[in-house]
Order: sequence, then C-alpha cells, then structure tokens
Amino acid sequence: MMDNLKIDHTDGIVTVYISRPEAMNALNLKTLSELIVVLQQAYEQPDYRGLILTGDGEKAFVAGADIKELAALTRDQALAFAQNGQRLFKLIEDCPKPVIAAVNGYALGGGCELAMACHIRIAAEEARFGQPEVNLGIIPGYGGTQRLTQLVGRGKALELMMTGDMVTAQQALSIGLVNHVVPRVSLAEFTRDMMKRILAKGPFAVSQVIKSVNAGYGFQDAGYAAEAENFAACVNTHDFREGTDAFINKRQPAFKGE
Ligand code: CO8
Repeated sequence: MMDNLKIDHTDGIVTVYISRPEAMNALNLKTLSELIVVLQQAYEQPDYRGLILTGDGEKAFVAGADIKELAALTRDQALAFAQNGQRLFKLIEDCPKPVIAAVNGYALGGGCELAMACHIRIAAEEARFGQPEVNLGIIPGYGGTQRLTQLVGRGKALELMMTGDMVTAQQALSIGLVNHVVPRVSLAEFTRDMMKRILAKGPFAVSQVIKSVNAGYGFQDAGYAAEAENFAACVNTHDFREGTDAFINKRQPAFKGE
C-alpha cells in the first residue's frame, strides 16, 4: 500500500498516479521512496511489462520537489538528496521496460525532470513545463541541467533554466521536449495505445534500444555530479532561504546574490 502513489495494473501495463493533491503532487521523500519500490518491481517482475507515470487530478503532473521539505535542508543533506534523486531518475531512464510520461498538467522543476527521465513524453494541451528553480535561488538537482540540454539543445535549455519561464505543451512540442500533444480527454487512451504498440514488439529488442541510446549519454560523466554539487552550493546561500521563504509565504523574493 502506497501513501502518495495510486497504481493500476492492467494487462501488464502499470499506470502510476503521483497523488499529493494538497501539494500539486510535489515530490517529497516519501513519494521518491515509493517510486523506487515501483521501479524495483518493474526491473524484477515479468508482469510489469511497461510503466506509465502520470499525475493524479486535473491540475498537476508534478509541480517539483516539495519546496517545504527543501527549505529545511542543510548543504550536506541537499547533496545527498540530489544524488539519491538522480539515482532514482537514472533507474527510470535505464528501465529495461518502456516508461512513458503522460503529462496531464504542471510539470515543473523536479516534475519536468521526472518527465524527462522517462523514455517518451505525451502531454495534454493544458500541460505546462518549466525549470523554475532560479525563482527559489537554486538550480535543477535531479538531472535537469543534463536531460533538458540533451532534449532541446544548449541554447533553449539555458534560456529555460536561466529565466525560469514556463512553456505551453505546444511550445514544448516545438522544441522537442515532448513527443506528442493531445486533448486532455484523450491523454490516457493515446498513451496506453502507444504503450500497447511498443509491447507488441520484441521485448528484448526494445530493452536493447533503450540500453543503446542511453550508452551514448554517460551518467558517470561530470555533468550530473557537478549539478548535485552546484545544487548543494545554492542551499548554503541567503538567496535560497529568501526564495523558499517567499514561495511559502506567497510573496516576491528579494535576492541579494549572496
Ligand atoms: N512544493 C510544495 N508545495 C507546493 C509545490 C511544491 N513544489 N507546488 C505547489 N505547492 C502547494 C502550494 O504551496 C499550495 O499549498 P497551500 O494551499 O497550502 O498554500 C498548493 O500546492 C496549491 O498551489 P498554488 O496555490 O500555488 O496553486 P496555483 O494554481 O496558484 O499555482 C503552480 C500552481 C504554478 C504549480 C505553483 O504552485 C508553483 O509555482 N509551484 C512551485 C513550482 C516550483 O517552483 N517547482 C520547483 C520546485 S524546486 C525543484 O523541483 C528542485 C528539484 C531538485 C531537487 C534536488 C534535490 C533536493
């Protein structure tokens, strides 16, 4: 029994609904540990043939890491959190079974990073994407600096991460951040149909496609390690305390660059 995930397992397709309606499905530690359990099952159990990750409710896929939890972190905790989250997202990226994100609403910060770790992204027309961490005085910490750059190229990735701007589903499609945009009412069916088409192929061959593509993007490369260190460095600053306090108290932050 999971507290923050709802799970439907039908015909070998496991649909995981991230469900924290009080916090726009934000990823707290409990949710991350529940996702690790699901991923372990996906690796080990033959009746887990494909995974669909989506958000529960109408508004959000996942609106990021849980900012209230983040706000209390020390630098060392932040480094450990980022490294642990990166390992989970790498488990998703390397999963030998297909993993599709059905992005039903806001996919921000860690939510956008979660969608990018999946093999394929399908978005509802209402979905919104962004890496708004700079609004909080931090940077992405779950691999976003690497995967966004891989998906949309360096220039657009830098723009999105430096401005914190949100993009619409159509804009996300035009820059290669998502594979398809569909009406909200069709999202579940469209995603399931694509999963079924993949599952009709040779499963070993599909897993070898994933493995081969990922072999070209080394997780051991300096990028992920640098991101975790640089995320942790932000947590030591006044601007991080100010940014998270401003979000929690619903006011504009006043950053000082220190
Ligand atoms: N964390 C915690 N609570 C959240 C989050 C979040 N990420 N997002 C929304 N909530 C809560 C709000 O605080 C609010 O709670 P309450 O009702 O108690 O005030 C409730 O959800 C509803 O939110 P809003 O009232 O803000 O709803 P709106 O419809 O006005 O706005 C938005 C929706 C645009 C999604 C808005 O909530 C928002 O901007 N959320 C924050 C988005 C964001 O900044 N995400 C990035 C977070 S940082 C991150 O993801 C870093 C990842 C790397 C971590 C590295 C390891 C530690």
